[in-house]
Amino acid sequence: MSHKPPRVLSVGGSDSGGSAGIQADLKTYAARGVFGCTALTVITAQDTQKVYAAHPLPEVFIQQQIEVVLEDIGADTLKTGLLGRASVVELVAEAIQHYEVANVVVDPVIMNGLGNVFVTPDTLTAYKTRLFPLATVITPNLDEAALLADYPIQTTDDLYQVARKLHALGPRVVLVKGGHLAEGETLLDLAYDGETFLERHAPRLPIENPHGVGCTFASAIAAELAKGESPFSAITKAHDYLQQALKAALPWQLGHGRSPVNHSLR
Ligand code: PXL
Repeated sequence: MSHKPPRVLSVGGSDSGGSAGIQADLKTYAARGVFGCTALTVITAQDTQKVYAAHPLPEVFIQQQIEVVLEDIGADTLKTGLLGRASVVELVAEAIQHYEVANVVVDPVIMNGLGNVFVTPDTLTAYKTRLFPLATVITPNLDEAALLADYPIQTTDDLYQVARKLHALGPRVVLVKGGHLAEGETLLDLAYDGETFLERHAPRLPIENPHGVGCTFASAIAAELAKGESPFSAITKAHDYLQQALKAALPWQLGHGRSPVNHSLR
C-alpha cells in the first residue's frame, strides 16, 4: 500500500557551512521523518565563523521554486527562514493563500548573529501585516520579539507581555525563545495561543551561542505540525529534540567559530 509521507517546504537561505538555513532544515526533516523540499531565497558563502558573501536570488525564481513544489508534491507545512526582502515576504504570503497551505511556521530571521537588524523597515511591516496573520506558529528569539513588538525585554514578565503583543498580530501561536534572558540557570521558551501559556525550560549547556539552533527548532516544529500534531504538542516535541541534538553535539569539534547542533543523534 502506498501512502503520502508528511511533507514540508522550507523557504530560506543556503548556509554553505551546513549549520543553519535550509541545510539545518533538511537535516531536521530527515531526523524527524518528514519529506523536506526547499525554495532558496539567498545563497551564502559561510562557515562557522561568518558570512563572507550573500547572493539574493530573483523574486520570480523564488516564486517558481515554491510553485513547482506546491503544484506537484504539495506541503503539509510551509516553513520560512531567511527571506530578507519585503517583496519576498509578500510573495510567500501570496503563495500560502493561493495554495491554502495547512500549517505555516514563520521564523522571522531579521537579525544577524551579532544582534544587528539587516532588513529594512518595510520588510518588518510585511512580516507583521502579511505573514504573521497566516502563521500557525511564529518563532522569534528574544531580540527579534522585542523589535517586532517594539517593547524591550528585561524580565520574564516582559517576555509574557511581548508574547501577548505579538499574538495580537494574528498568528495562532507565538513562541518566544527566551534563550539569552539573563535570569537563572535554565533557559525559558514561552508559547502563547491567546488563552494559555506553555513554558519549556532547558538547562544551560556548555556551548557558546550554537549556530543553527533557531532554524532547527522552527523546522522541527514544522515537521511535527506536518505529522498532525497540535501547535503546543509540536513545540514540546521539537524542544525535546533540540535539547537532544544540542547534547549530541557536545563532543564535536567542527570549524573555528560557533558550533552547529548534531541533527542525526547517532
Ligand atoms: O540562523 C538564521 C539563519 C537562517 N538562514 C541562513 C543563515 C542563518 C544564520 O546564519 O545563514 C541562511
